[in-house]
Amino acid sequence: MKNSKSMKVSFVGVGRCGSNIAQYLYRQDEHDFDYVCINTDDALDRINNDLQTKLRIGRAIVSGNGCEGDAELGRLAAEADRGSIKLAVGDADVVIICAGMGGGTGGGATPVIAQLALNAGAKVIVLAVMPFEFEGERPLQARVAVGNLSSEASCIEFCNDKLIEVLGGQATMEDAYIALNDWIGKASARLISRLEMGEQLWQEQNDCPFISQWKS
Ligand SMILES: Nc1nc2c(ncn2[C@@H]2O[C@H](COP(=O)(O)OP(=O)(O)OP(=O)(O)O)[C@@H](O)[C@H]2O)c(=O)[nH]1
Ligand SMILES: [Mg+2]
Repeated sequence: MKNSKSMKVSFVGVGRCGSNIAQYLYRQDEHDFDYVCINTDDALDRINNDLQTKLRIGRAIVSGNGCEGDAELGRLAAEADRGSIKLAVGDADVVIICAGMGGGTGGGATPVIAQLALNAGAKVIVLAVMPFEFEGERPLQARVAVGNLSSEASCIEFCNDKLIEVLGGQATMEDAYIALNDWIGKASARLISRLEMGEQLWQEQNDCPFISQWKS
């Protein structure tokens, strides 16, 4: 059953990770969210070709080739397209932003997108996918990116490393990603129903084994 429509919710996937997750949830069709994906990479159109709203940002900065891990480029790309981002985020009551925070686009553009949504009067929840430890500099970059989020945005960190811990060594990367996608869908639905009932966001933080940090 879909969650109720008393709140208008935009689910915004940023960068490849966020867009993959938005696409997955859109296809599951279990939630009454407006789905948006925002990327700097032309591959977006090939992979996420049936989402409701697709926005490519920073064309003049990265020529549609992604940010190759450079969060400063992701930030500039979002700054350059503030107007289109505002339109894409629209007049939602709640904006859920989902991104791999170790990516250049995810880590750099997400704080800007969150701020634009806050300025538009939305409640903003960032679902931050944190990189695997084996990804070199990315875990550190992701921490910096989370630190760049406005203190007015809520943030839940989903930890890629915990996926492996919980699912065990036999699980493939695809299994792990699907498990996380499903949890992100469930967490989003719960968060929205809590907000609709005027309840605290964070009562069920121990329910999801992949969550490492909560900030309300
Ligand atoms: N769980 C999950 N994590 C992913 C997925 N894709 C990427 N990641 C994680 O997200 C991080 C960011 O990667 P991307 O999403 O490819 O980066 P991006 O935001 O597109 O940024 P650039 O490619 O640098 O412009 C990676 O370091 C991975 O940890 C996915 O489909 N599922
Ligand atoms: Mg990318």
